[in-house]
Amino acid sequence: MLRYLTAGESHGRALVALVDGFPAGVDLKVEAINAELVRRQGGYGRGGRQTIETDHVEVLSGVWRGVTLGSPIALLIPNKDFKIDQMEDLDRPRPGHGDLSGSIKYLTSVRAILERASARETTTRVAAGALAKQLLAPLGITAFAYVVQVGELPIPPKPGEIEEQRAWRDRSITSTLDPDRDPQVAELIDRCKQAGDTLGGIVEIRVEGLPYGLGTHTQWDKKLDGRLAQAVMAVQAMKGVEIGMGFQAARTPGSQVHDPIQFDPNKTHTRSLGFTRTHNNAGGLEAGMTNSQPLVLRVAMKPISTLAKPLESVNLQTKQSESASYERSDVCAVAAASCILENVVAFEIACAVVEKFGGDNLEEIKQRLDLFYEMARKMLNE
Ligand code: EPS
Repeated sequence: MLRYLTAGESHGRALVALVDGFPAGVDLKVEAINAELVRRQGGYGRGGRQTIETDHVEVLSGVWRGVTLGSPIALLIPNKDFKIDQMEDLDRPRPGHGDLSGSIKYLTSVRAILERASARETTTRVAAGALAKQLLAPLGITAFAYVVQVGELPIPPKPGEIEEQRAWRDRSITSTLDPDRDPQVAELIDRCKQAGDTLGGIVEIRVEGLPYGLGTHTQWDKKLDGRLAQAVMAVQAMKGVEIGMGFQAARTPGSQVHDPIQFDPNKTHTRSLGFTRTHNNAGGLEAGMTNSQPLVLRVAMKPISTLAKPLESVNLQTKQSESASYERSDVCAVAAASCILENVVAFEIACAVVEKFGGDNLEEIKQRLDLFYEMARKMLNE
């Protein structure tokens, strides 16, 4: 079983991910993890913290001569802004944050809660996901995410080959697939900043190259749609998730929702085994299993809760009505969210791969994947 836990506070010494059950035999590219950490720091509308940090990972265990051992991999990301013991408490909880509920639940200060609740923790999820991508890449599986909406402004993905789309996304200041619209997005974020406000958005995540049968229909907690929903909804500030056609499917008759199955004998060599679909409204998942079509998820991010023009709150000492506390924050972090969600989804897919194909060594996984397809072709008399 592949899994990970994280530790660390926003202004503590460091953040840590402990990845357990990662297969042996993967050539670890530390620079690829660092590239993802840099991408997470970017995007138009981010706050002052990103000018302090140069996030990078230190691999503490589980690797020998650049290759994974199968033993636990500890990933450490140092905080340059390590000052937790000097930081003041907050006495006016910020609406939307865990400040009030957390301090009551743990019978403690607001600071004790916000340090761990902070989205800085997502550095560790990106590091773990970037590691997982190094297991998926040799299997031909790619996760890719981009922003499709900022506030009320939709930026539909421009169609193209994945490499072309990746180049557009990496050129865009908010990780959309239409960098020509950057000025419009920047203006929207600038206006929001001037108003002391914040903006959320929607991220689309696509995974390509999937085989049949990741996840299963047999038990509720093993269904891949449910597991992906948990993984993405557990990212700070995420408030909604759709798979494939998502909420629109509820408003559309079944005849226009489900994806008719066709057979193309020229495609039997592909991961589809020749079974093609006229569209992919299921978003690559049927009955909690991958169906070899691309996985498509959309996730809604709420606007960051810390507002420069704060909302009404209550002073915890006096119980008088006062404006919420303000701490340095972002105006719009939806570009960062696209990086985080891409990596979180990659990790969950890697878990499902390890479950389906065994997890001790990459070569073994590759051979079992090939064997599975050989057996499926035999069953189908191909
Ligand atoms: C973040 C670091 C944090 C925040 C932000 C994300 O650093 P600091 O609090 O020192 O500015 O900028 O976190 C939040 C918006 C939040 O709500 O927690 C990061 O590295 O992503």
